Amino acid sequence: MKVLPLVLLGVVVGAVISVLLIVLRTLPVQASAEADDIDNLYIFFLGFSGIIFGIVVLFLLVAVYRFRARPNDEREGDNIHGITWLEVVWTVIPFVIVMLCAIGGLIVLRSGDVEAQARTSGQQIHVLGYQFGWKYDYLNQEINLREQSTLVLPVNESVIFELTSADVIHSFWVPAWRMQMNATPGQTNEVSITPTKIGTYEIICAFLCGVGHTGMNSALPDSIIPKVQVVSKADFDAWVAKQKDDAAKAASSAAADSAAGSVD
Ligand SMILES: [Cu+2]
Repeated sequence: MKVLPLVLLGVVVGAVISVLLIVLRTLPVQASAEADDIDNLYIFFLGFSGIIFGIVVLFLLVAVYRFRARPNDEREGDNIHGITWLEVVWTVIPFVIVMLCAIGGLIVLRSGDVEAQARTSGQQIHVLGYQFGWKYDYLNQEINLREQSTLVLPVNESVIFELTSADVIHSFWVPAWRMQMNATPGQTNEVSITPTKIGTYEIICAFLCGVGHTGMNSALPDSIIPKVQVVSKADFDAWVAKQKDDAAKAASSAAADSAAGSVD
């Protein structure tokens, strides 16, 4: 059996599959500065996977056809073992591919970490995951939203998320930003992102976290959590002012209540 032509055919078939998947746009809209790098990494992985898939499936189909048992042929197959060069090849090639993917992943994912360490002038948000929802505290605005409130962010400003959980492991995932990070109890995980498009985006808990897990997917009709909103700087400032105003009113009415209560 001629091996090389089959490998080349496998490469071509795999490449065609990969290109089709990329052209068919299986990815959601890119709405963050980091999304492009992540997508390029994804396409890089997809290309490798597609080519390997093409080669493996072609060899499988050819082997199934060529070495099939003919009618009335009851013989055992040949017992083949110990082809050193082949074993070296099938060890070295996957090793090189896996290392390339690991290095590519490390470079892209670490760029997000570095930004988080840099503590740029943007928003800093504490995210608490719980069964079943998210609670947001805007650390540099002194805004503490109630549970199940909408996360509102200004466009083109970097955001540092500090994630933790009140109960089990959740995972904060906004597909349009290509950002996903675990919210782990007893631990704070950081991730930074810069939203670049005004709009409303899905937020999904990417970790099976209990019976209400599906409700933590804003893309589903029975979702219990609101989508994320990215707005202009002016709209964000107005929203911040309103939150502060509402909080002040709530505080003063609570104070009035307790004063009235003390008179009774
Ligand atoms: Cu969850």
